[in-house]
Amino acid sequence: MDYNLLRVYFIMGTINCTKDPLKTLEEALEAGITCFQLREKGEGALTGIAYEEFARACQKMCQAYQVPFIVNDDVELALKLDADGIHIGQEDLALSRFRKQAKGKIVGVSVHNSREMEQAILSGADYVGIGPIYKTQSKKDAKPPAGLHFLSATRKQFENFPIVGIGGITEENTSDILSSGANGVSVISVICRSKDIGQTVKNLLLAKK
Ligand code: 3NM
Repeated sequence: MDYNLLRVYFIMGTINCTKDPLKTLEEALEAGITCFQLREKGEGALTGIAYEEFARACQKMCQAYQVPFIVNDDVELALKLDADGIHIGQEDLALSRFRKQAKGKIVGVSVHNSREMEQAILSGADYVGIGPIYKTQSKKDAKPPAGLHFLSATRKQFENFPIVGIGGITEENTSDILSSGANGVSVISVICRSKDIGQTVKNLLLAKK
């Protein structure tokens, strides 16, 4: 896959937002995010028709900006909407099923150790998310922060595999993530909670190795 798509990878669900979720997404797209993942999870998340309608609205907006629309952990919805891809955690493990059914789609997997990394590659992942690098408030069942070590070791072992860092990433620490070998940063709260989404996304995009 094109590494550039991972550069500023915005993840969002309605419960992450401090203002209107579609407005949040639109501002982020306008500012130049390179990929979007709908992650409608947690207490108070939309379900049923409301979830599907929200997903369709996000997808339409992403299409208008030609930014990939990825669905977190919901193969049914990803196939129904003909999303650009799916992101799967270790608990979800629907990778091989989606891989078979959706040729040409982007498939991402969260990995936390070298065994999971090797398995993700064997199963046909297009990219992996490595995290949480730092402490995060956005995922209740997140593992303890791993720091940069596993990320840099993975980059050494797999020189060319697309990798995105995740968990507690901010405008200030993005350079460290890139220097440790990630092709980009995956973020929720730094964008969802920003008072100036346009500036935040620009700072993430401008961060250098
Ligand atoms: N996955 P924030 S950490 C969705 O470690 C997610 O796999 C993680 O949110 C993992 O940018 C995380 O607000 C939350 O820290 C990232």
